Amino acid sequence: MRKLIPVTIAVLAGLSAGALAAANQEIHQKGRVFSSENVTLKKGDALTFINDDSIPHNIMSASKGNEFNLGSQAPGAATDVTFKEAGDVQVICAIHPRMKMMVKVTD
Ligand SMILES: [Cu+2]
Repeated sequence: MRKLIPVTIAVLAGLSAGALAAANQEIHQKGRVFSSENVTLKKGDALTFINDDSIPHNIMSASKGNEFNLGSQAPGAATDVTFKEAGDVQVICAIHPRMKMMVKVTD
């Protein structure tokens, strides 16, 4: 039993460090537009996409190395996307063709 205490402290310290590191930039979708058209982040970082509309969106990218497709994202939902490769990533909504943004991923 006594050995559990240091382990518990280590786990709690790890969690708080993780929570600090997880302060992702947020992209909101409201009025069928993205809240930012251009975002820069580092390889391995994540963006949090939040749907503030009352309709679903379908965020996706076909940019090489960073392809993803969130499918139908319900109103109120928040989804993290991690960008794995450096480069320019065109992000679109598959439902609303005018919704576009660019994510610049640096090394
Ligand atoms: Cu949309």
